[in-house]
Amino acid sequence: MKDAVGSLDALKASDPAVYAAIAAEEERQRDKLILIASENFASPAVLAAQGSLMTNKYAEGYPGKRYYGGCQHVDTVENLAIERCKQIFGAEHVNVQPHAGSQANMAAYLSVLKPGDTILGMDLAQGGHLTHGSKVNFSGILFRVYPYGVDRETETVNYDVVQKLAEECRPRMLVVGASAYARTFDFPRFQQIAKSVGAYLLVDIAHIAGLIAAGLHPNPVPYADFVTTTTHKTLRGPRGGVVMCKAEHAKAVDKFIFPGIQGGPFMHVIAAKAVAFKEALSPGFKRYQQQVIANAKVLAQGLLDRGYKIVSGGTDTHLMLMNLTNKGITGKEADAALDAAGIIVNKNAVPYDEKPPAVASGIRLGTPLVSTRGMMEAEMKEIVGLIDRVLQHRQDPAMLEEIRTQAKALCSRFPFFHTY
Ligand code: DSN
Repeated sequence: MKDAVGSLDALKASDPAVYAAIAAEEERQRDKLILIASENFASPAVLAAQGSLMTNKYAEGYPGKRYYGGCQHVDTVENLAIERCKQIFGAEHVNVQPHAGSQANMAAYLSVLKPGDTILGMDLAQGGHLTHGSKVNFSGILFRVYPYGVDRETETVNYDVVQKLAEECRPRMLVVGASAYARTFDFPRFQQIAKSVGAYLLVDIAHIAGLIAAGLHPNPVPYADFVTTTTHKTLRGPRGGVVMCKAEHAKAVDKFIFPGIQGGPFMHVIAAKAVAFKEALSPGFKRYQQQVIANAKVLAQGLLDRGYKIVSGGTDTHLMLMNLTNKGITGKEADAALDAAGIIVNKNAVPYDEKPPAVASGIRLGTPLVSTRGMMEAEMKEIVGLIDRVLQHRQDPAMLEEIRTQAKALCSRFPFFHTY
């Protein structure tokens, strides 16, 4: 294949400004300790497929039923992506065309709901996601939203409270899933709640899809009408989305993805999704996910041992939420100090946060990306030490600079992509 994937030499010659920005981003990704729970490094094979000339092809429609000629080969990759995704999650129907998780959720909603219908979803301020009913998002604009949160004491979902809320608001759709919740969801219980009020159940597994694929987290597919995900977080594929659903919703979901909310699918991204799904079916992927979880536990325990508060007291997954209130530090301050020391996290609201979201009382940490690089338990302990020193010396630029050198040295011991 001579011209099938992009050439960096050609880019350098034709557009030095963009080339330089990409080169700088490569250096940033190599040298920084990236603990953003939703980020990961895709494999060289995924990057090659995504950077391939499949981007050149228009393929509105679905395999075997396209509005354009010349779709034989893009049909091959889309069929591979669909079959592999079905095999991973045991779904009856899969649509791999959503450009992102937001479109996946939009299509799932619109396939059975009408604007003005009620949805019950987890509050963004308590760990939920923007597309689960936030007022500033299409989901909050189109639907009447009732939010559920976590229990003030346990900082976990109280299923009796969700049941009560469901009886009060009688939603058409119960939405489960989160971007900052570190505990296992009880999917059979959510199914019971949805059934008891005649609601559809949508589970958004964007954060935990990789753990589920590896069999290390319960799979909601048997219990939910719709399961949506992104492909670029723990699943470690290209940036994109997927909708899975029961066979009875297949037609409506496909219709709402195209022509409902999208036009031509991104065939280069779908090719890369197929590659990522093949990787997710391999034994090495399971070993990788086991390490993600083991690393998260060591990171959380190390921080607890140093007197930091972790929301709900720990983690079952790849992420954790630190509540810094007892240390008198805001999420914004912590995020900025860690950034100055080469440690990349995001500030995050904690349950019942009294600070505005742009300040927040916590930070969210995750281990998918550092685990992809091959960092193990020993490195997590080093990272605990670095984070602790940054937070203690957050007003000392010289100390932050020293830690930045140490974080870079730690990263330099690891490749971009470790083979498990
Ligand atoms: N913005 C993503 C996250 O960081 O969790 C979710 O879409």
